[in-house]
Amino acid sequence: MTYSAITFAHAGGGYRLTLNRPDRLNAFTAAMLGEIEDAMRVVENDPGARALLIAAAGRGFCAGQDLGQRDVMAGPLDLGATLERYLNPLVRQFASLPIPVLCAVNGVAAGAGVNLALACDLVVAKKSARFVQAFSAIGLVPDAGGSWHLPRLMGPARAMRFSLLGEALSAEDAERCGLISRVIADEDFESEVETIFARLCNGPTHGFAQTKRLMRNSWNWSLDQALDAERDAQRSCGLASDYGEGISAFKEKRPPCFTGDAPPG
Ligand code: LHQ
Repeated sequence: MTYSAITFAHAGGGYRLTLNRPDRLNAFTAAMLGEIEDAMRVVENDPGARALLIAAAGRGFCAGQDLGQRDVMAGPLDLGATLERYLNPLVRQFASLPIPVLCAVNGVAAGAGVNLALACDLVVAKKSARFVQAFSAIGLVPDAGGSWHLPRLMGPARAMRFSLLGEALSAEDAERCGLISRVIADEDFESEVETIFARLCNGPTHGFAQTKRLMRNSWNWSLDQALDAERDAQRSCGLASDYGEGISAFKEKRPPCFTGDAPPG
């Protein structure tokens, strides 16, 4: 498939998917969502993939659904169908992919654009970025997993405030209240994103997969279930070559060279 609303590349063991409609602040169109769906199929079907970076071109990250495409005068629209077809599967893929998904929020994120970012595993943002739950301004509800992630990440009181009132949240406040992983100074943003992405691509991929599974499932598990799952995951990681490599590298005072492989068998 030829892409025009995104760019998609494989490099250094990882994939980069960049939203690329900068003149519309990378707002989602059906065509763009179709391209994302196609690219995600490639990532999902590559057992050698080690990380995924979601980034965006221009001054904004993503303004949510393209409102220019919504001709409300033409008759009733089935917004649920768009979610069912594109955004819900994407949010599920981010959660289930056995590799870290890094989101680089380079500027304003609104509506489904914010909530798609929050569905990623690591979310870093430019200091000048801002986050807007824009739904209430047009009579909608937080979608793309927002109603699930927001209260868990920032707490129910803040989630209600930002969802009902649609106030913009600065990147620094978003980090402070636990919504995102880290704020990065504007001038260091691109290079720091590359550093983090390279680290993920060269990391202990099997261990990352286990870590992601434990963290994501912890929201639904009891302490007993989590302890059992940690035991099983640690057993598996301990049998993988990256554990031996990590120990050797520590003793030899050098950086580890991880393959990311799962244990044999
Ligand atoms: C836009 C948009 C936009 C088109 C800015 N569309 N052009 C998901 C899927 C399925 C079904 C239902 O819906 C959903 C959920 C959603 O995502 S609903 C939420 C949809 N998004 C919004 O309501 C956000 C609307 N945009 C804004 O509130 C502001 O533009 C933000 C806060 C994003 C940015 O504000 P500024 O930095 O002040 O930029 P701006 O407003 O000047 O926008 C720049 C340009 O981008 C401008 O075009 P122009 O031709 O005047 O330069 C905007 O019209 C355009 N743009 N968002 N969603």
